[in-house]
Amino acid sequence: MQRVTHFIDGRWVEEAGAHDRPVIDPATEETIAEVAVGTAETIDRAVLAAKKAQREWALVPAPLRAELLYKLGGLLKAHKERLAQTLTRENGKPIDEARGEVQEAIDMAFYMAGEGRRLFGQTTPSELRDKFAMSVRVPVGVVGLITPWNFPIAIASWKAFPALVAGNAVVWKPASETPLMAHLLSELVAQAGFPPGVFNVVYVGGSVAERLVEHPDVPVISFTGSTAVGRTIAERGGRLLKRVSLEMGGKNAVIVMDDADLDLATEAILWCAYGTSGQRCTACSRVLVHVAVKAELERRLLDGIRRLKVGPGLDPEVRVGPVINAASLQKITSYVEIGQREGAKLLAGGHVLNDGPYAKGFYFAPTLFTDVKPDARIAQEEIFGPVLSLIAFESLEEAIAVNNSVAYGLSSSIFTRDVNAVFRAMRDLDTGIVYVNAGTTGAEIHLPFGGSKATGNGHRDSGIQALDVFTEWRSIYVDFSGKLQRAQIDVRYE
Ligand code: UN1
Repeated sequence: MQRVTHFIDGRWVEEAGAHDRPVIDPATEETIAEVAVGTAETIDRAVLAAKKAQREWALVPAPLRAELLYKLGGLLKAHKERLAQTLTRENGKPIDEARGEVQEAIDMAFYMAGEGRRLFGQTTPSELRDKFAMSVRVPVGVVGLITPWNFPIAIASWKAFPALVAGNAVVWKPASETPLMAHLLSELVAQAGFPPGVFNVVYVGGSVAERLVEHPDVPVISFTGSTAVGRTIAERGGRLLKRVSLEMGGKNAVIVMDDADLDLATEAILWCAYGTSGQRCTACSRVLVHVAVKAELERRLLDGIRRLKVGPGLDPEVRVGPVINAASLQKITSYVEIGQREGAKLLAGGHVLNDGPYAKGFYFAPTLFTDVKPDARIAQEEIFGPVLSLIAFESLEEAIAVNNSVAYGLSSSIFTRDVNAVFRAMRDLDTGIVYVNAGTTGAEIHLPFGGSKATGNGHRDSGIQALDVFTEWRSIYVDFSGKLQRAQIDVRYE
């Protein structure tokens, strides 16, 4: 059986006294690999290696650092199918979604490689004669990355690739459920020729990861995961004056107006609510529907749900794979019970699938509630499973207010043919991502990714904005007058 070990200083290393943890295929419950779980010492070792390597890495011209990212992008492309197969086995998502996720990492590699010849700063006039002013980006040093299991390679790429091109070294703690993708990425990083120590992977549990958050040599932490964990990281990091970039929960809604193309809206909702079994931060878990089309949309959604094939992600016909583990099944089940107690009407699903082909694996039936009150818990809290709540509204203003009534602010969407409604929605929906006539998922890597309110803390993954997380601005003034010139005082306007 494959055994995954930490990648530190360019080598795969063991840690004395470490125990192993099984990697489980959520479609079959089989153990597909073992991973050596590290300790606080493992983190210290990785940070030390990163710190040493970073000094030299920062001096490598950015276009040459980028050359290695181009190489890595090429390797990811060459190994796309192998990566996707492993991703489906380890995470459960349907194989075409897995290919899409690997593509997201490929895109990010090439996009950030391009930054090697940009990394733009500013030049700007000085207020004094014979003086030059500019600002440049400088790397922060060693960055700590903590990433989730639902997009094990895409989210890692959003964080690691901008960090690397900007001249930082990385210590990455991937989710415990998905070490195989981290291992494959470490192999390709090594093959691409990145110097030892600039990219390190440590397999540790959540509590040990605190060491990374608190390590004095790690000034930046970038985290994607639950709001509860993110809040703790922000508190701990904040006390140490670290920069902590957080991407957390969502409770995203699709708004369906009475003039919407219902065929399109139905197809998009089925995809963004039940694709990835609802396990995306961007997944749609609320549909806000105009009363005039509510009955018709319910009918179409039910019809669509009946045709969604649930099963192992390696079956190309499958649209809804397993959820990640048994604890997740329990959480989803408890939310269905909460929904029923709250008086919502269950139209489809609502239960674990465990008979016949589902005897093994963590499968949950695609679930649809209707007549859900906007303030019900199932309409407010993140479930992270294939559970969708329909809420009726009578006007665009009401729909926007309901959309904005949740704690989170990641993604939202509106289906309408009315251009005025579109522009109102673009202005008034309070999420970091807004879609028009498309579902709530499908962010592209060259735009900033993140959200407002409890979804984040003002930083963004992806896009050019990711560089702001991993660089410090340095303002530089060069006075070539040969004399003392005092800013604000020796300025002559005459
Ligand atoms: C996530 O769920 O955390 O926009 C990431 C999307 C994907 C990324 C999702 N490109 O749905």
